[in-house]
Amino acid sequence: MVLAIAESERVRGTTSPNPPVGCVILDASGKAVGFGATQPIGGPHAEVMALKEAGTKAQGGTAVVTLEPCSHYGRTPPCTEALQEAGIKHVIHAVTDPNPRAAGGGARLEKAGITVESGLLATEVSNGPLRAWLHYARTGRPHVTWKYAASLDGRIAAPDGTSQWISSETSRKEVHHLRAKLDAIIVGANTVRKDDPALTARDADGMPLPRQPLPVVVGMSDLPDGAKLQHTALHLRTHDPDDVLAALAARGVVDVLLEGGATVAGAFWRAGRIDRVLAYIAPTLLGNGPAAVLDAGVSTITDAVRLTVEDVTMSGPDLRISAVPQT
Ligand code: AOF
Ligand code: ZN
Repeated sequence: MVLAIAESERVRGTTSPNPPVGCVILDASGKAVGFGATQPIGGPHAEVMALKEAGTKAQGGTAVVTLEPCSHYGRTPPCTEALQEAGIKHVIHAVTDPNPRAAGGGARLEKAGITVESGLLATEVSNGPLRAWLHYARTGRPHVTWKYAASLDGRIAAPDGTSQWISSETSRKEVHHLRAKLDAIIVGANTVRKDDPALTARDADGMPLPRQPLPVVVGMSDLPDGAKLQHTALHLRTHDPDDVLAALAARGVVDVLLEGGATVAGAFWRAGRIDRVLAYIAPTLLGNGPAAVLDAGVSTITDAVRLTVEDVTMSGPDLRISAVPQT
């Protein structure tokens, strides 16, 4: 399953609105003989890719897959049939498929005499590569990660508005690689006016990475002439996070990064539409600068938004904190 997760990581950001699934085929002796991951929409699923590589070695073998194999005719035929035809005898999957159209694959395989084991590394998979898609499949809304870089005292700019750079080069590099694995990045029109971001994913030399997320600007006002995003971004003239997310879901967007600024972040918090926080906290102090989020809908301490920290690591000299709102 660790290898299947690694397969799925390689296609993250290329499969939406389908999930990035990974699969490894073991032959009858337990040797890995086929690896595969979900192809871009309309293309083969992970199991079919892995079976293709395994060929006749799949006979009597095991399929290890991060998601329960599908049992439906969608854009592609059911993986359950492909597994049966290849002579697979055991299936091990991490999480069951919440999509009612595709679900029930496990039961169907068992009926065909294949042993099915569910739940292996389920937490790793559902908090990792399939997190955004599982959220999308259950709610119909894209998963939103709010990412920001702030000083130790929670400021995202100095009092005069300058903000380049608060976080370290290491953190900024990491964010570029994260961008390449997501479907869309949202910023507010104010941020475009102030920072003129490109919102592209670039490598250390400033060269674009092979996959680019959809840049999205939200807000009523026009983008300034000559802004980097003027002709490249999808401009949604709405402030309502649910309208924004519905428009993105309609475009097949599953995994979203919200990059600011503080006003848009506040609107998403007030609507309860932030699913994860990714904070890069630099060991600097800025004093009177603007805070990472403005009105989060909190007026008294009992309203405070409480989060659970999932992970804390160092990113160069910065702290990288991943946290999820408590429900
Ligand atoms: C699998 N293996 O690799 C993936 C699965 O429209 P389709 O035919 O591509 O089916 C999409 C649905 O299939 C998707 O919503 C999800 O339930 C499942 N995805 N299933 O067995 C895979 N990507
Ligand atoms: Zn399938």
